[in-house]
Amino acid sequence: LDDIRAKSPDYPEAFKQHYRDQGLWSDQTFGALLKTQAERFAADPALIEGETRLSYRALDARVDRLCAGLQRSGLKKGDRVVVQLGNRASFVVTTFALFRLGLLPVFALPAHRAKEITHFCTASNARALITMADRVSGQPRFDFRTLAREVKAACPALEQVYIDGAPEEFNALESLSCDAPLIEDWPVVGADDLAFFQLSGGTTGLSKLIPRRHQDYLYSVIGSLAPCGFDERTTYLVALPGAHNFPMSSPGFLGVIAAGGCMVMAPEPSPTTCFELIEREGVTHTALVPPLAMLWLDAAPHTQRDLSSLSVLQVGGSKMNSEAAKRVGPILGCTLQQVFGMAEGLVNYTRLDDDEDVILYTQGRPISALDEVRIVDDHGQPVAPGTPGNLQTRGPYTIRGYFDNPDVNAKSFTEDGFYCTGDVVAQTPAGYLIVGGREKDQINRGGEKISPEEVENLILAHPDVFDTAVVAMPDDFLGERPCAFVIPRKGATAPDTPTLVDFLKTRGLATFKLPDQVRTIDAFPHTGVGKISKKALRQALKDTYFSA
Ligand code: J2J
Repeated sequence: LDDIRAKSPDYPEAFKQHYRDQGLWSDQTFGALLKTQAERFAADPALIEGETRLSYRALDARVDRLCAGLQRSGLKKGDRVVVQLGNRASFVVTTFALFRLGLLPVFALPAHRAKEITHFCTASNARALITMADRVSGQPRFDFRTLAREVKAACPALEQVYIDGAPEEFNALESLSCDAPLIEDWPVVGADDLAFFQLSGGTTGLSKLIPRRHQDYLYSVIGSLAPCGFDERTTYLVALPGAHNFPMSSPGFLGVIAAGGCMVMAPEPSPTTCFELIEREGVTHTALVPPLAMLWLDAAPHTQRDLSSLSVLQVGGSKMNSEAAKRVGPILGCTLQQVFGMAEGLVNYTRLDDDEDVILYTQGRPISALDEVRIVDDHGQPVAPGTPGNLQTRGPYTIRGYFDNPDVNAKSFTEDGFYCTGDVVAQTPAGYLIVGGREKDQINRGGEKISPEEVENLILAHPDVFDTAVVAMPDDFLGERPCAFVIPRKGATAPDTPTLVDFLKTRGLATFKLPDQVRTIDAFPHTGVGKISKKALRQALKDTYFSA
């Protein structure tokens, strides 16, 4: 455990003291928070999934039953547990049980496949994997036990696998819960302890692990409540995958618990499923990525469902087009909130009572007055006010480094502890940020982040490929999609799109990372220093896009 802490860069002592003195950080932990709320909101609804309705007390009791089982499983405080579950009660119960015992979840998405899950298990040296039999909803169905088999074979340290649903040769998550009393002399979990690992979108190949502690993450959740209008009357629809930082903490389902509200689990985010849940449960808040918001906007005028309870629609993860933003109020009859956040920390919100121009054209301002924002040019010098530049940030819930990755940390963090976000932004005089683009090599596919380098490395393994570059091509719906430029080997023909996609699928890559298009090219354009010019490739795609 000491080793895990040592590999998770921490805030300098003076900053910790400052955040505590300013009343931002407290001694509270997530496990204790749920206990307090269970006493306070006892019989009030906390979680709804289909026909299952859990009060605060019932949710807390389920968490304790799972804790009792986990305590007897041989896992110890500080052990890493990779969690890949759908939007179900079991996900929330598992999350809080692990938090309560100081077991450290590594939050994977349902979209991740064998390659990614193996990487999370290896990088975190996980002892357990908690996953599901298949998805309750969503097409196509996928058997996660097959994935678990592959991962287990590749990760010798992975001793235990639990399945939500029919376990086959593994253990059933459901039967892990037990009525035995909690073991009293379990090590205490403190606010300064690590709580879990989030995943970075990834720019340099594989996703990096983001260590989060109770005190900083809890502050980001609690500090989000007022800007987002969360209170005990809030009914929040978990429409995006709950393991993502946005629906988890901005304020997300953790914010629901902190506010004493109720969460409704959506098995998938389609308008059909979600509109029905909004009507049935009187949903007041939800969070979407821009392409989903556009689907909802197109479907809403034709629905028979009553959406009038919805008061706030949060949109973030990628930039929302201002034309779509303008339609939210008139069509859905609710307030739009733009959210520009990152699993590494900094989260910006437009405020619910901001002027329309601010809500439509900016991506919000930071949660906290103690969030420090620096906008610099390529030489690290501050740009003139209002000019776009590279966003660097430091603050009470922005990490000081990735887990166990000194090389990347040296590049992604400045000497004085600012995180280099890779985003290009301009700041308005009132402190609002407008996202203008990206300096990092990443593709944002409607909120899903793709590291071109990770995909390129897999494409290079194809026998007919000599070299490749994966770049973003513009797309009306998703904003960006990945396109792979491929130079074939001498005498070979480059694989076409279906061939290459099939090849990548057999490597166990998440579907959202698969290139939508493969283009053959003879040679790459180069920059002055001889590197492949992705800028020129992107421009070529833009030119064909706008001339089409
Ligand atoms: C443009 N780009 C955006 C926005 C994120 C709340 C909301 C989102 C995330 C998230 C999150 C954007 N406009 N409104 O963690 O708590 C891009 C930026 C950013 C990266 C972070 C949250 N909102 N982005 O998206 O870790 O490039 O977090 O650096 O997945 O998404 O991605 P991620």
